Amino acid sequence: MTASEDIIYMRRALQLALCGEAAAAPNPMVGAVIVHKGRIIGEGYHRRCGGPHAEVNAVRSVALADQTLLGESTIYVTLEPCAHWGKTPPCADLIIEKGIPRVVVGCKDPFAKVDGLGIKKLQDAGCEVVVGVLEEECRELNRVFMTYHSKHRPFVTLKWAQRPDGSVNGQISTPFTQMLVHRLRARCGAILVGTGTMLADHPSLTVRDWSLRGEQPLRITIDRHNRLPKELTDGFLVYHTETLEEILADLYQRGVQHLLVEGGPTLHRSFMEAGLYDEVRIETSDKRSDHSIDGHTIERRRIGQSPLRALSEYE
Ligand code: AOF
Ligand code: ZN
Repeated sequence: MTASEDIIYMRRALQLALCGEAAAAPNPMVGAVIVHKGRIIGEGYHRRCGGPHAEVNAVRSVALADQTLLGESTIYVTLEPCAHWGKTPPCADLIIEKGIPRVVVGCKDPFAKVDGLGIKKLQDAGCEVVVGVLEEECRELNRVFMTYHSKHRPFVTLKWAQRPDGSVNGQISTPFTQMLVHRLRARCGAILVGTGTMLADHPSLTVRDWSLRGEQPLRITIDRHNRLPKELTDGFLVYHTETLEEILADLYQRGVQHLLVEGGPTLHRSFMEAGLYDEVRIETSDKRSDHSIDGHTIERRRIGQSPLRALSEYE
């Protein structure tokens, strides 16, 4: 098996992983492909949290006539096979039991119960394990899950709307960009706004213009000096603390993987100054075309180890 073949099959595994986008969370999206001498004999992905893992679905998909080939095959998995008993049995055990001799892994799983133990289990059983094929893409696919488990805090997205001159006051969103914001909200476990935004906008912070799979995101605000009247914070989690680290640590304990910070500028600035953010989304409006969607974009900027990137996003 050449390195370029490994890349081709890992790319296929990545495509499959993405099929789990709708229901895998809070689990990661994972894809698996089983290859025998240049022929794919099995494929699978993790469809939904609580259900079988990608490797299990891939093994189950192998035709009866091909099952004897497993002992001469390679399995490609976008994430390290798990080593623990969770809602399902360990995938590393399944691979060993089926006698698959070669395992190609996209990236390691930072989840504490796995974290290298899946790879070790496979190696101890005599499997050849290759780690890191298309690693960056595999990590990027589950960037929220990866950040939550490796940094022990939620993945933080800062989001605001502004005009081309940088001003942020008044109505900037259009029905179209509002829909994109609600889609973003639907994907986050919690939404945070500062005291000033609560007083000025009385935001409801609910998902209305996009369909919601589970519960509404947790609504959070910070009220350091007890300025918020009770009726405004009904249904909100209110923090009175000074430090963002404390808030993020608490949200980690609550299992919030993705925090959306909707503003205002003071709150965004404090996240930026503390370096506690992973992504910035800026909704920009070109007032010259105020009733069409032309000129409205939501930019996504990744801030991580890779260089800053900006791209318009409608996906
Ligand atoms: C894999 N293959 O397809 C996925 C993995 O509660 P469970 O049993 O579903 O386990 C969830 C954990 O398993 C999750 O946090 C992550 O570490 C790993 N996900 N592992 O081998 C998969 N989805
Ligand atoms: Zn597993």
